[in-house]
Parts: sequence; C-alpha cells; structure tokens
Amino acid sequence: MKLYHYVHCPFCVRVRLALGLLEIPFESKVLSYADEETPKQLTGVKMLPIFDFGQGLAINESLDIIKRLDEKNQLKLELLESSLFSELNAELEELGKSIHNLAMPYWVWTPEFDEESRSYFVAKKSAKRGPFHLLLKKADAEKKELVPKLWSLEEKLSPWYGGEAEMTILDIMLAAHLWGLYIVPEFQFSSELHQYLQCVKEKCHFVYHADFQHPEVFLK
Ligand SMILES: N[C@@H](CCC(=O)N[C@@H](CS)C(=O)NCC(=O)O)C(=O)O
Repeated sequence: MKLYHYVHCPFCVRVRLALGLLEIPFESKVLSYADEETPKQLTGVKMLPIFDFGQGLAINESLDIIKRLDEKNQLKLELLESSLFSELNAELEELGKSIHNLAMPYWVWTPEFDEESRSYFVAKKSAKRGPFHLLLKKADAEKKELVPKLWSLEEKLSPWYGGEAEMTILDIMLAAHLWGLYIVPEFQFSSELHQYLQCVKEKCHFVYHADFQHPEVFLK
C-alpha cells in the first residue's frame, strides 16, 4: 500500500494522520509538485493525495481514502454526514485561504521542493493569489483576520472538535489544516491550540518531515 503525497498539502496530511492513528503501515512517496504524469497515470487527474491499495485500486480524495482505511470506524465516520461536518468544512474553507496565504511563501523553501517544483508551485499559486512577495507584505493583515477565527474555533474544542469525547475525523480535518501554520515564523499558536495539535500529533504518531529526516537525504 502506497501513499503519494505532498508534505505541505493539508488533504495529504489528513491521510497521514489517519494512517498513523490507525497504525496502518504504508509506503510513503512524496511527489514533486511539478510531476503531472504520475498522478494522471494513477487516477486521471493531477491531484494528491492518492492512495494505492494494490491490485489496481488507486484512489484520490482524502476523505474517501480515509473511509476505506478506517474499517472499524475508529474516527466516528458518521460525523461526515452531520451538521458539525458542514460547519467545519465552511470554517476550513475560510481558514484555508488565510493559512495558505501565510504559509505558501515558506512551504516552497522546505525540503520537498527543488528548483523545478518551486517554480511550478510559485507560478500556479501566484496566478491565483498574487505574487509571493505581496503575500508576505500582507501577512500582518492576514494574521489579524485569522486570529479571531482561531479563538472562536478554540471554543469548539472541548476536548475535541464539537465537544466529542474522543478524537474524530473532524479533528483530523482541522489539525491537518492548522498544521501548515507551524511553518510561518511570525505566527504563534495559542497554548491551547498548540496543545491540541501536539495531542493529535502524539495520537497519530505524526512527524511532518519524516520523509526527509535522514541527513543523507536532506543533504542530497
Ligand atoms: N478534495 C481533495 C483536495 C486535494 C487537493 O486539493 N490537493 C492539492 C494539493 S493541496 C493538489 O493536489 N493540487 C494539485 C495542483 O494544484 O497542481 C481531497 O480532499 O483530497
């Protein structure tokens, strides 16, 4: 079983968190953002994550992948049909914009990118969001907008999203998006949110840059 992913991608992080929580062993393949051919060959579209279950079954869409992986429903998947899910999805769409605007200029300097994939990413994203130097210039304003949204989000964590007693699929979705902010040097999580994320990390045995931890790979 093999996961094709981008390290920075929150939808890919969802699947990595779920795999970790469920303790499912898998082969990890970080694709270059400039590689259009591999995802298209596997599923017909350039979109990750893709999970290859073997025997010719490779699928995309993070939540569809997780639904197949979580055979014992440890993540309370029925919540995906609830109003909590719709609420969270709307919140993530809002938060996602700010998180991406803040994090993208830094993501491109992490080890998953080389020159080719960095140029590809910057060209694609700046066509939609404007040049990265302007994103950096607007970072303070972006943070001002984001922080109150994070406060109201925090109120919903008691202890898990929506008042759930155990970690659920909704926490996987939320934590995967928030994680991107750790890369932004001028941003600091409240201690509550930091602890929440660290708790998810621990339960999911999650190491963000696991694929690059060996120095011989890092220094390549
Ligand atoms: N709905 C999809 C969204 C996945 C998605 O948007 N992936 C982005 C990376 S964050 C992607 O592969 N983009 C390819 C591109 O823009 O070239 C899911 O939940 O898996």
